[in-house]
Amino acid sequence: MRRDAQLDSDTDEDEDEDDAGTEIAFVLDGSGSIQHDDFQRAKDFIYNVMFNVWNTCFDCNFAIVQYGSKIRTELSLLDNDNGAKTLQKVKEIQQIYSLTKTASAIHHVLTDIFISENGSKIDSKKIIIVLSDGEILGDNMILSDVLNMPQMKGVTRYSIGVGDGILKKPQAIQEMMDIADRGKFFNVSNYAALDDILSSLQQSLIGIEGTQQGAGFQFQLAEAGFSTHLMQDNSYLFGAVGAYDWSGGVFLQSGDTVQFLNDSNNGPKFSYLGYSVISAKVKPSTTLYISGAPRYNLTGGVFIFNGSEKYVLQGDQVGSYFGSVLCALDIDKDEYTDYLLVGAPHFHLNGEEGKVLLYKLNQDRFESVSRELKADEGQTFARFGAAIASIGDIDGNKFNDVAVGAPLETDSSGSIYIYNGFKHGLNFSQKISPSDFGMKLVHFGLSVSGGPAMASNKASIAVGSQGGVIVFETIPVIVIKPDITITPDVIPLNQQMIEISSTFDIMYHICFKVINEKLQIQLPIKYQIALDSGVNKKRLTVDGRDLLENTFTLTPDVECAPVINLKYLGCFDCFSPIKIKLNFSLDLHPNEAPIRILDAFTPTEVVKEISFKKDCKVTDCKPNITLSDSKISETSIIIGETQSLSINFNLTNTEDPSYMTTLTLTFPSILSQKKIEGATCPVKNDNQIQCNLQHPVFKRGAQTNLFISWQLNDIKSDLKNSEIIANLTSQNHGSKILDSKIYAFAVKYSLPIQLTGSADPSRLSIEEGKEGQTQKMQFVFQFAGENKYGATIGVVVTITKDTFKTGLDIISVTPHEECVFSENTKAEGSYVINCTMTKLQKIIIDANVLIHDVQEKSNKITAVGTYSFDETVYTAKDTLRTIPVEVIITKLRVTTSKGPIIGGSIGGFLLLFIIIIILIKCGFFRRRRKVDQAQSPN
Ligand SMILES: [Ca+2]
Ligand SMILES: [Ca+2]
Repeated sequence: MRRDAQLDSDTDEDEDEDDAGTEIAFVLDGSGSIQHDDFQRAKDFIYNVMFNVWNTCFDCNFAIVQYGSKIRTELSLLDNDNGAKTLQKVKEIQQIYSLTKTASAIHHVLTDIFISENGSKIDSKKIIIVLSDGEILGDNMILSDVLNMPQMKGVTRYSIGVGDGILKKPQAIQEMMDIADRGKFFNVSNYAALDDILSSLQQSLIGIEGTQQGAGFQFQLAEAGFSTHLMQDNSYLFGAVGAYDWSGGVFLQSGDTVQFLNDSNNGPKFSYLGYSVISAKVKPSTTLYISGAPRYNLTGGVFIFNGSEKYVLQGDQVGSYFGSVLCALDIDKDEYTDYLLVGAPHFHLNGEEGKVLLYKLNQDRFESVSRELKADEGQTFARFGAAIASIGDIDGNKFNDVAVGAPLETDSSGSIYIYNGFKHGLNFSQKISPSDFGMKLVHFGLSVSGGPAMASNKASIAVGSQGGVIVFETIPVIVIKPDITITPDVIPLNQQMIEISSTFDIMYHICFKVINEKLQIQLPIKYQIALDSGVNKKRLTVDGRDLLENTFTLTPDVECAPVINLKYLGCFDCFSPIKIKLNFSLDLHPNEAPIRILDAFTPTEVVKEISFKKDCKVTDCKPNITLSDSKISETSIIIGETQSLSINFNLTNTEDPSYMTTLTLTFPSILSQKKIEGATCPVKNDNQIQCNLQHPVFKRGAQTNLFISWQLNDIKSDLKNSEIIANLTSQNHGSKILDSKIYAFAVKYSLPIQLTGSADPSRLSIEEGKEGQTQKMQFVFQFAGENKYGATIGVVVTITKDTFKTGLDIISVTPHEECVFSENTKAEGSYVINCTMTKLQKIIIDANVLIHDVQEKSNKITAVGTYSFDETVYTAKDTLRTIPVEVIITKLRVTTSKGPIIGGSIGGFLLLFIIIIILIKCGFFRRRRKVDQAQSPN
C-alpha cells in the first residue's frame, strides 16, 4: 500500500536519502483487566496511527509487542514491506489476558525488537509507545531497571494511560509518567476516547520525523503547482500543499495577478490544502473555487471559497483522504455545476475500500446528499474514488455521466465504474475491468477523463493505468419501449370453464417504439414470449407450446411484428390473470462491434395480463359461503359400537362468485374416510381430504350439498375428545378463508361385559343336635363378554353373614395375582376381596362355614360382587354392576306335629307284618331259635 502501490503523488520524496528512518514500537497491554471491546479499540488506534503516519512518513517502520501472561511480538520491524498486509496483521491480533508485565514488555522491545537481526537500524530514530490501563502486576522485572538500561539511550518514550482505573490509582499514573519522556504522557478516561489523542500523538510523531522544519521555509517549500486547474476565463488555480507548514494553500492566478485564497496561516498543520483544485460555475457571475485538504483535522476536508467567504466540507473517517479527488458535475448540461463529487479513496471498513461522497448545489452552497458511491461488495482493497471524471453524455439521454476509478480492485488490476446522469441524480450502469477486453493491466482506473473522441464523433473515455492509457469509444444507446396490444384482454364469463369446447383465440401484437430519435438504420430484435408465466397448468398456447421465440427487424418504416394468434384452453384457475411475459434484446452479430446498445435503464422485460371478467358486486369480489348449516351426526362416539360418523354440508353462495372454492377437512386417525357424495375430493390422505366445490367458479346463488362419512378405526388411543376441522377457502385474490368450523365429539370405548355370581352349595343346613360341624363352600363370580380395549376392571366381593352364630373362614381366593383378601376386614363383620384385572378371569372364593345354630327360620351368607372401570374412557351397556349371591342356612329338626307321623307308623307296621310273615314262611325264626339255644349255656 505505501511501498508497493503508492499512487498519490508523494510529498515525501524529498526525504533525506541518508536518513535511517524511524522505528516505532507499540507496547500494548493485553492483560485481563481490559475488556474485549476496549482491546479492539486499542488495536484500531494503533491501526489509525500507522495508517496516517505512513501517509506522510515513508521511512517509518512499526513493531507491536503485546503483553499479558506472556510477552509476544505481534509485529516485527521486518513485517513492514506490504502496507495492506501489515495493517491486516494489526486487525488479527488476539488478546493474551492475565498479568500486567509492563516492565518486561519494554525490556522485550529493547532486547528483541530494536536489534539489527530483527530489522532495526543503528542510526534510526526509535520510539516506544506504551498503551496500558493499570499498574504493573506479576512482573519480576523492575521498571526503573529497564528504563535505565544502556539500550534505552536515545529512545523517545510515550505512554498512554487509559481507563478510570488508572485515573484513580496514583501508583499506576506514576508508572506511566515514569515511562514517558517529559510531556509525552497522555491520559484518557476510556478506550473510546483514544481517537481524541490520535491527532496530537501523530503530530508529535511526524514532528520527530523531520518535516516540521518546512515551517521555517513557508512558501519556499509550498509545493505550489502540486495540483492545477484551468478555468474558462483562462485563470488558473494552483494547489500549494506545503505552504504554512503543510497546512497548505491555494493560489488563484488571473493574468498577472496572483491571489492566495487561504486567508490565514494558522490553519491546522499538515492539512495539505491544495492537494486537489477545481472550480464550479454556479451563476453567470459566481464561480466557486474548491480545494481538497485530505489531512485537514485528520478526516480530510474540502474548502469552498466564494469571494471572501469560505466554508469546509468535512470527511467522516480519519485517514480516509477525503478531498484528495474532486469533480464538479454539470448534470443537465446547462453549463452550471449541480453536484460536487468528493473522493475518499482511503476510506476503510475491512481494508481500503474507498468511496465517493455526493454534494448537491443549493443556493451557492454544496449540501450533503445521503447517497454515497461505492465499489462492489467484497472489493476490500479497491481504492474506489482515486479518480473521478465527468465524461459527457455517453448514453445520449441529455444528462452528463460520470466515471469513477478503483485502481486497486481485483489484485491491483483495477476497474472503472460508470454512472449515468438523470434528472434526479446518478445511477450505476456499467463496470469496466481489463479482463472484459482481455488485457492484463495494473492500476487501471488510476486516472480517467472523457470528452469527444479523436477519430470518430462518438463520445469516448480515456482511462489511465500503470504505463498506459486506454481509450474507449462509446456505442450509441437506443431506447426501445415495446407497445403491446392484446385482444381481447378480458375473458368473458361464458368462457370461464375448465375446458372450453369452441375455439376462442386471443391476438397478441407487439410494436417496438424507438424513443427520442428517428431510426435511420435496420435493427434486428430477438424476442421471446412466455405464455401464462409462472403457472404450471397453462391456460394459453401457441402451436402447442407456451414459449415462443422470434426475430423481427426494426426498420425506419416497420416497427410492428406480425400478429400472433394465441389459443385459449379454458381456465382451471379463472381468477388470477394470465400473464404474458416479453423479453427482447438486439440480435447482434457476435463477431462484429455492436452498432447500437439498448438503454440500461429501460426494461427489456414487459409483462402484460389478460384478466377474467368477474361477476362481482364489489370490486374486491367477496363471496359469502358459510358452514353454519352443516352438522355432525354424532357428538359422542363409542369405538366398538358406533358404526359411522358423518357431516352433512349445505353450502350456498349468497354473494360474489368464489373461485377455486375448496373445503379442507382434517380429521383424527381414529377415523377413516368412507364415503363422499356431492363433490370431488382429489386430495386425500390419512387425515385430510380436500374437496373442490363447483370448480372453477362457485357462482352467486349456487348451492352444493356435500355428505362425507367416516368409519371408526378399531384402535385404542388416549383421545377422550376429538374433532374434525373444516376450512372453506377461495382463491379470490390469493388463498382466502371463507369460513372454518370445528366439529367436536367425545370418544369412548365399548366394554360389553356382564358379571354373574353363584354359590356351591347354594344352601347350607344342619341337623338339630349336630350343630358346630364345619362345612365347605365356594363362591364364584365370572364375567361374560370381552374386554377388547384393555380396560382395567376392579371387582370387589363383600361377604357378610347375618348372625354371629355362623362362623366363616376364607380359605383361598383365586386368581392369586389379581385378588387380595384383607383379613382385617373380618372384624367388622364383613369379608372384602379386591380384584383388579384386565383379563376376564373367574374369581373363586373357597370358605369353611361353621354353623353353631340357626336363629329364627333361617340365616344367610351374602356375597356381593361389584365391578367398576374408568367410565370417562369406557362405556358398558349393562348398568347392573352389583351382583348379590345369597346362601340360606337352615336347621333340620324333629317335629312334634302327629298327622304325618301316625300315617307313617301305620304304613311301617304293615310293612313289618308282611316281612315277618315272609320270614316265618321261610323258617327264619326256627333257625334263629336253634342258634339262640346253641349259644345259650342254659
Ligand atoms: Ca447544470
Ligand atoms: Ca447521459
